[in-house]
Amino acid sequence: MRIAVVGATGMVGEVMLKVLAERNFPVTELIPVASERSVGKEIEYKGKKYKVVGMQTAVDMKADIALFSAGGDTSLEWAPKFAAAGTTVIDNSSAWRMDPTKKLIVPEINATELTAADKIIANPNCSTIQMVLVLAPLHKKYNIKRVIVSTYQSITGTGVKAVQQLENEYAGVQGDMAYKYPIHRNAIPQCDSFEENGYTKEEMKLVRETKKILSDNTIAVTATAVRVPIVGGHSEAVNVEFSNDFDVNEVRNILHHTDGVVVQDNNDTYTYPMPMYAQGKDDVFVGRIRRDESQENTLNMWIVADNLRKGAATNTIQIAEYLIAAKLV
Ligand code: A2P
Ligand code: 11C
Repeated sequence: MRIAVVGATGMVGEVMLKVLAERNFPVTELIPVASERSVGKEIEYKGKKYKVVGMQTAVDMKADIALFSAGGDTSLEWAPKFAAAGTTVIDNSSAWRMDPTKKLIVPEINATELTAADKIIANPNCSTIQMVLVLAPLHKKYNIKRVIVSTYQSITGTGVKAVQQLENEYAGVQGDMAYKYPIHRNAIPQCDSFEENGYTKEEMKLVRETKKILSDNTIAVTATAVRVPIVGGHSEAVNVEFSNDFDVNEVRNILHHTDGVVVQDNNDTYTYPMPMYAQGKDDVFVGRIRRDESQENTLNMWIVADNLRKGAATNTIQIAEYLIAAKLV
């Protein structure tokens, strides 16, 4: 496969290159793509150096698949041009996710919706992916009525400039601010900008994308998304109300048998997921599984994943792997 990585110099792009190499993805030609600022710059893949090309050059090279992580505006402008040239685009930005003509895919849940006609495929938001991977098998079994989620999100979700801000704050050095406030020793109850309804975009992504991926508009979702000074991954406290009652051990057992999910749940041994240990891993970790004693048919869980891996690069590459396996590219 001839693979273009659009945004190859960015935080997610770098992880994409790492994940492609680790999974021995069948790359016959790698085309690293970024803005004009980076054209000619060298990136390394499997010990070989490759020169970064610009967007139009990449379109003209007609790759089989383009993995996009270069921001929503870049994607809105360029994904259709790649698609028109015959390249299948898998896009990690928010640009196409809620477009009714585009599929929003978490491979373990809904890859079978894909057809060869899907030329622009959307990768969900990181905080949504890790939550729905756990919710999907429980929805099938017990039917979800309502989800209340509070997130504790890694600064890597904001990009390099946020990591730099935290490092500057550790060192006591003045520098550019990725956030309006210090992030060291802080928790900022704002991820992304605000919408008209008083929620942030990140919170509304959790609401809207969950319904689309689980193909069920009846699921009520409400979210509070918080940025914390963490680099390893996003954590989520998730409260789920089902139509039907459940047995907590059966829930653990279902999740234990869910692809991509690892149960870490033993209070006796202080076993529960934490971002420090999720970092660099492709799985979604779930623990603190317990009944909500304040309301019937309701469960509490703690879900953690590396937002740059399963939340972004790995999910995108798994979609590409599915396309190849199903002979859709
Ligand atoms: P560049 O490094 O040339 O700016 P991050 O989210 O970590 O900041 O990374 C964003 C990625 O998207 C980078 O690879 C960046 O390239 C790329 N990018 C940003 N703007 C554009 C654009 N207008 N056209 C193409 N690539 C872009
Ligand atoms: C964050 N979820 O952690 C964001 C980053 O819609 O793909 C990715 C934004 C997106 O802030």
